[in-house]
Amino acid sequence: MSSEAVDHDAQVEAVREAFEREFGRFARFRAGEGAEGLSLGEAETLLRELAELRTRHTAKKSALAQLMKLIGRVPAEERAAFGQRVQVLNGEVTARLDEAQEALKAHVGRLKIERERLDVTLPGRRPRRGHLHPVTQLRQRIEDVFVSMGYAVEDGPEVETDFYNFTALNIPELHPARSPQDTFYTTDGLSLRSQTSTVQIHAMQRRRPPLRVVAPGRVFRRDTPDATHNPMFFQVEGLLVDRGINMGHLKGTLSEFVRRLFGAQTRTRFRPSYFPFTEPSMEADYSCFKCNGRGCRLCKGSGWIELGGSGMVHPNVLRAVEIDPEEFSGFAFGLGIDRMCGLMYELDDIRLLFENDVRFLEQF
Ligand code: 2NL
Repeated sequence: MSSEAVDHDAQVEAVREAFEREFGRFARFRAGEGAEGLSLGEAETLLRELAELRTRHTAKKSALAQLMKLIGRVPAEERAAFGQRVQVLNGEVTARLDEAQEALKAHVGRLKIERERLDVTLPGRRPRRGHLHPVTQLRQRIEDVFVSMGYAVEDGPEVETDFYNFTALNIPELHPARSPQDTFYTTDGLSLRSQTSTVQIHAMQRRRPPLRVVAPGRVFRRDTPDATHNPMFFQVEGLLVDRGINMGHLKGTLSEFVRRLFGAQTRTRFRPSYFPFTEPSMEADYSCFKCNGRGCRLCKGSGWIELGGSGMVHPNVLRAVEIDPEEFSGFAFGLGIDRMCGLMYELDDIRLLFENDVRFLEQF
């Protein structure tokens, strides 16, 4: 053996050692093992580093490539042995790189499949469905009853002029209802409607008699909020104008209304009252839906529950919308939806209906 041949062998060994030093941290990745427990990110980083390591140790300018080139230049008698050693080294390096790469790739593949796993047999997520507000539910039931009796449902603005809120309703100039103590005013003299009669006035102007309308909606009064008052509440008003209408029609209508809403056993009674916009005026009561008139806590022992105010439309109201009170007469009534809603659900505070707390509302 020549001294040159020893040098060549040493070179092969040096290249092997250099590879093994750097490859050391990848050595544990063998056929299908060693990568367990690596995260996707870790495994991908290792794959990238392994590819760089492969380039460094096997590409054109690598020490291994230099050895390959050297094969043709060693003396002919050493060439076969040297060539074989270099090829063996090359084979080993490539095999170890491939094996580690395969192990890491397989692990990355498994993690990606796991990440995208989808159980199509899993039950779907049920969407959380809400429902209408209890005041809206009751308003719609009330509307349905009147629609079935031939009434049209009307809507109108919540901000009104003096004419619609007061003057047309025969409310005198100095009536307390007009004072800013009772009614909300805007800076330019408009007011938030204090009853939905405003809608009825518009309806009479637009439709002309004979007419039947109900007007549900928000109304506003400057009350201090407590268990039974809120400065904003919901009302339904009804109005019928035709030839020959009398108190009998009004009593029949309200009696039928409460029977449709609370059942055929429901009775009514009427008491004289006063409103500027009706003459004569009366308050209507109906027999308690809970005790059927025997007297209970809900009806405060009386057996009766207040429905609302009503009466024959005042001739001045008809004149305000140019309807001849000699030719036409009508009746009107108004009731509070939220007050009725509070009674039906036995709420001890009406304000619960307006706090919009889902934990409360979802019970209805
Ligand atoms: C109540 C009382 C009432 C009316 C409203 C009315 C409307 C027109 C003409 C005449 Cl356009 N009257 N509405 C009549 C009587 C009573 O409401 O207790 N509301 C909660």
